[in-house]
Amino acid sequence: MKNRLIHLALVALLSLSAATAQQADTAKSLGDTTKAAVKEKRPLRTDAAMEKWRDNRFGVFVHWGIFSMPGGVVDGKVVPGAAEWIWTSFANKGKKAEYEAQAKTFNPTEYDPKAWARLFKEAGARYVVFVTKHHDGFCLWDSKLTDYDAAGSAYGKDLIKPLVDACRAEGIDIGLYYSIIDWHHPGYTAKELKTEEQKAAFRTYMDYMKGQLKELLTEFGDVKVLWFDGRWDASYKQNPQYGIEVEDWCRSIKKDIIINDRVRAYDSFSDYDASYERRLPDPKQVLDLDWEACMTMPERTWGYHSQPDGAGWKTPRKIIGQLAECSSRGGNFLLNVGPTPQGTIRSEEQDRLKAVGAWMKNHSNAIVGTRPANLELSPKTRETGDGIFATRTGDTLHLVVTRWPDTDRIFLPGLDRKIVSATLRAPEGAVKLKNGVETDDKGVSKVFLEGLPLTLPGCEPAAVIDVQLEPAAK
Ligand code: FHN
Repeated sequence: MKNRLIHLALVALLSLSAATAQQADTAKSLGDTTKAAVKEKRPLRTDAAMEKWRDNRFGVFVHWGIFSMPGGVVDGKVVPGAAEWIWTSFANKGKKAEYEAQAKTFNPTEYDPKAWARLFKEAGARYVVFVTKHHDGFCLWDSKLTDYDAAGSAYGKDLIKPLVDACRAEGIDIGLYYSIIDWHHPGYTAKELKTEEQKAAFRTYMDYMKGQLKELLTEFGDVKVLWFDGRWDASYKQNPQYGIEVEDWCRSIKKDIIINDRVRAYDSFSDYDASYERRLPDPKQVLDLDWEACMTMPERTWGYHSQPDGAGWKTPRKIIGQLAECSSRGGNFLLNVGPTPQGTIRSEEQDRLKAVGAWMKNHSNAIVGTRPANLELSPKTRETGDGIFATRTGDTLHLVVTRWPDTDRIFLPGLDRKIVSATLRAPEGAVKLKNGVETDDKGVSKVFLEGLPLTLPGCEPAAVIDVQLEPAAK
């Protein structure tokens, strides 16, 4: 009986039931986009941990838990949208207990963490972020602070450590997702804290959260990233000191931990801006911070949904294009999978990860360890992941092409250095490209590459052109 007494005492203390206290709104699941008018911008971190995070560029996000069990279906009805929010459908029908009872029967017997780690490695991912506790409060590790966890389920043991160990053995960096929102803990409320009693109850939740974060930061080896989520409820948002307290607490336990901006209630970017969710930054936006975009493979759901809705599954070309677009703008790309309740990764996701991996096998040096080339290429991008994206390694530019231009030229506006050589990577062998300069009627000179083949045999889903530049003047 771990910490049951605290729970029971609080259940009695609170006048509102946890279910009614939540202003659950599935619209929230569509994106954490609310911004403060003014946010604290810290100087970019220059330490080794942060440099490694930047180099990684590509990660896999894993949304898994008891929310995976209904697969987006309640009482035989498909609930469109985000399957990991299905708790709200149960709660709205007065079936919160039924939802939570799943914690006892959760039994992912086909879970094979080593196979997951191999798949992530094969995809070319350099880091992973696992959900350890989503908004429903169910914990995927063996927490000493609750029985509402993997150890208390039919499965009976920690799900996180074996995955952490397997990924680390594959050379993949570890990030852990932790939801601030908790629909299970009796001390948590979504509402504004008005009375001393409400504040005291929330304090028990803060202490619980800090205790759990200590477990996550001390029992799983070298965790690189803490990925917070769910900062928008009034209880947390209207009390910015809570976010500061949580952030300081984590750093006091692990000095070089990388923390995303969602730890704080809209007043700080923390180590990086993680607000790009299911979207990439606007092309006009100035990106002078570290940032990361997280992305679903189907349009809307993060958790396993038996019938995902929306615009269908993204193609490997689209995914690679989005990854390249993020790299070209100095950001990381975190691609989600939502494993099944049995513990497998569905074929739609496996196929896409493998296709990305097949491309990364030959072209990861156009992504991993690169920095933005800061060129506005033409032809221009029409939608995210569709176009030509330029990254840079030292004096070499890498152009990742997901939409082949209609002409045999690619312009490189903004390039102020001479080209030594340009080569299209093609399966039959490298294709040398010519280059030249064109001056328009306003006297503006533009460097271009030419001699591109009109089609791209063997270069699907994305071609790569390496452009060697003359060394920069010292
Ligand atoms: O509500 C969650 C959602 O379920 C999912 O976890 C995403 C991932 O970034 N974050 C929240 C919405 O912003």
